[in-house]
Amino acid sequence: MTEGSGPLVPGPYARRRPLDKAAVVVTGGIYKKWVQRNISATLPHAFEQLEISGTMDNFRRLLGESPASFRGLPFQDSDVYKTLEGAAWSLSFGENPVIREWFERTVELVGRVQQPDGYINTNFQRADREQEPWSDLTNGHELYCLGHLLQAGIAAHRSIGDQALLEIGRRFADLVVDRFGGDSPATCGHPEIETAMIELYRETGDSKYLDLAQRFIERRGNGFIGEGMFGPQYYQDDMGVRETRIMRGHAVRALYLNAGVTDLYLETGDTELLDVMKAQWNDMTRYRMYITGGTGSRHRDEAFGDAYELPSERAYAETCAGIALMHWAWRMHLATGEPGYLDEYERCLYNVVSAGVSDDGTHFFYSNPLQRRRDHGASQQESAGNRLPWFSCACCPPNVTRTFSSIDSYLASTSEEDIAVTTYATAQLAFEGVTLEMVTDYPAAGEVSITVTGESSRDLKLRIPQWADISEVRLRRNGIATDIVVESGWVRLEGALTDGNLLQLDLPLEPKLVVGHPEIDAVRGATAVVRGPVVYCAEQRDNISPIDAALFRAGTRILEHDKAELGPVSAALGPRLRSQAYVRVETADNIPLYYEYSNDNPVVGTGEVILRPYASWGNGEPDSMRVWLPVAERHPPTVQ
Ligand code: FUB
Ligand code: ZN
Repeated sequence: MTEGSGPLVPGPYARRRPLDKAAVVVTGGIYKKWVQRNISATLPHAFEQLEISGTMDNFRRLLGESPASFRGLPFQDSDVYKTLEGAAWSLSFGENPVIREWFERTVELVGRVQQPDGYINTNFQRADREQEPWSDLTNGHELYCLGHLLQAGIAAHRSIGDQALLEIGRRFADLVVDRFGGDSPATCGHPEIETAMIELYRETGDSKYLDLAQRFIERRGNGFIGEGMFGPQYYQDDMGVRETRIMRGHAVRALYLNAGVTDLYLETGDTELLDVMKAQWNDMTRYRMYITGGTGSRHRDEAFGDAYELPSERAYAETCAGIALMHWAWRMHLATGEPGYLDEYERCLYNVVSAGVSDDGTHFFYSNPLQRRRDHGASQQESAGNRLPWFSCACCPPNVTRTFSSIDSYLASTSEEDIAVTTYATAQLAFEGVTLEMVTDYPAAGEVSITVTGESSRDLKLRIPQWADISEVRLRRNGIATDIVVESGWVRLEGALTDGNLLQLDLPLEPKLVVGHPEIDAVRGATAVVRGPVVYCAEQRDNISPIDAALFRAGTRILEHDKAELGPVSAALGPRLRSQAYVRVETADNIPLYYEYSNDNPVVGTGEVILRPYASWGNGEPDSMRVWLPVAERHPPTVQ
C-alpha cells in the first residue's frame, strides 16, 4: 500500500502526516476489542437495522424491487453510506464473508439507483417526492449524503482497492461540480461535502474538487441558506468562515465544517484559515465543551450554547458531534504538529464516543448526558438510560461503525525528522524499515512498552498527555531509568530507533478530582473524578447509598475497587473506583424543595461511592447516573 491507505491523506501544508492504515496492525488491548466488536456485532447489527428501518428498501423501490413506501428522513441514504464506509475499512483487518457480501451487494444496489447524469438520492428520486431535487439545499441534505457517499468510496478504494463505489461517487461529484461550481452562491445546509470533496481531490488529483470545496467554504455567510428552521447561525451561515471566532450553531454541522476548513488549509497553506480554526478551537475548549468531550448542549437545535452553558442533565452531546470533533482534532494536529489537540481527541474517544455504543456493540446513545435521574423518561432521540438499537434519526450508529473500523489510523504521525506515537495501543507500527511493537493496557494502565525492530536515524517522539504530572512520568531505555525532558507535550528520543531497543514508558494514572470553571453554574460546587483520559461517573446500580444525594468530602481518597460489573470492552477503560469518604444525605420526602439556609444540613452518615468509567454506564437496568458530585464542604457543613 502506498501512503494514503487511511481515512485522511493531508496535503503539502501538513506539519505531520498520518501513518498509513496498512502500516498498522492492531494486536491487542482495547483497540482490538473495538475492532472485533465492530466487525462481529455492530456492522451485522447495522445491516439488519438498515433493513428494518426501510432504508435499503428506499433504494430497492426505485428499481421496482420493493413495494414498500419511502420511509425515514431525507438524509437516510447517508446511513447506508456511513455503513459502507465502516464495512470497507473493516475489511482491511481481514476478509469477512458477511461484510464483503453486504458491501458488494449494496454497492451494486446504489450503482443501479444512480441516474445517468450521476445523481443519487432516494428521497428526491422517488415519484412521490415532496420536493424537487436541489430545491432545498437548506434542509435537503443532498450534498451531505454525497459527502458520505464519497467518503465510503474513498475508504473502499484505499482499504480494499475497490473502484466501483468511488466511481459512483465521482460521477455524482462531477454533476455537482458542473451545477454548483463557478459563481453559484450555493452551499449545503449540513457541512460534510467540504471535507469529502477535498479527500476526493486527494484521491484523484483532480483540482476541480478542491476548487468546489473551497467555494462551498468561502460562500458560507452569504445568506444563501436563509433562515431555515433555526436561523442562519444554526447552519454556520450567519458569518463568513474567516470572520468567525466562536463555535456556534448545530454542533455536528459546525465540527464537520471545521474539519473541512482545516483540510482546506492543509491543501492551500492559507494561514488566515488556520488562525480562525485555532480561535474557534480555543473558544470551544475554553467555553463550550463537556469534560467528556461532548459538545452541543442545547436539545432544541442540537447546538452549541453560550459560554459555560454546560448543563449535565440536559447535555445533548450527540455521539456524532464527538466523532466530528475527533476528525477536526486530528486535522489540527497534522496542521500544527502540536499534540495538545490529541488530548481532546482522546477525551472524545474514551468518553463521549465510547459511551455512544453499548458494551456488546448493538445499542447506542444519541445524546450523552452527564447525569440521568432515576425517573428520566425516553423521548425521541433520548433513551431512558439504556441505549437503543437504532433511531428514527439514525446518524449516530453508522457513524460509530466507520469510527471503530478506522481507529487504527490515528496511532502515529510522522515528520521529516521523526515518528511520533500519538496515542498508546497494543499494535505494531511499521515505518520505513522500522517496526515498533507497542504493548499496553492503556487507558486502563499507564505502562507502555515499545520494542524496536530495524533501524532509522529518525527520532522517536512519545506524546505526554497534558493530564500527566510530568514529574511522575517514568521512562526506561533497555531497562535503565532515563531522565526525560517534555517539550511542548512530547518526549523526543534520539537514537531510539535501533534494532532491539526496548522503551518502557510509565504514565501516572492516579485518579484525580477535578472541578469546573466557576462560571459553569451547572457544576459549581461539584467535583468529577478522572483517571488519565477517562472520565468517571457514579451509577446507582454500583451503589447502595443514593448517588443523587451524595456529597464528596474534600480530601477524599480515590482507591481502585475492581473490574467487576464492567463489560468486556468497558473493563479495558479502567477499573471501578471507590471513594473512601462519602457523606450520605437522606432523600427524605419531608425535605422541601426549598428551605432556609442553616447549618442543620440533613447529613446522616458516611459511606462510600463506587465509580465506573463514564463510557461504561447504561449497560444495565436504567437508573441514576452522574459525573459531577457536589462537594460536601461547599454545602452547609455539619458532617458528624
Ligand atoms: O442532519 C443530519 C444529522 O441528523 C445531524 O448531523 C444530526 O445532528 C442529526 O440531526
Ligand atoms: Zn448522530
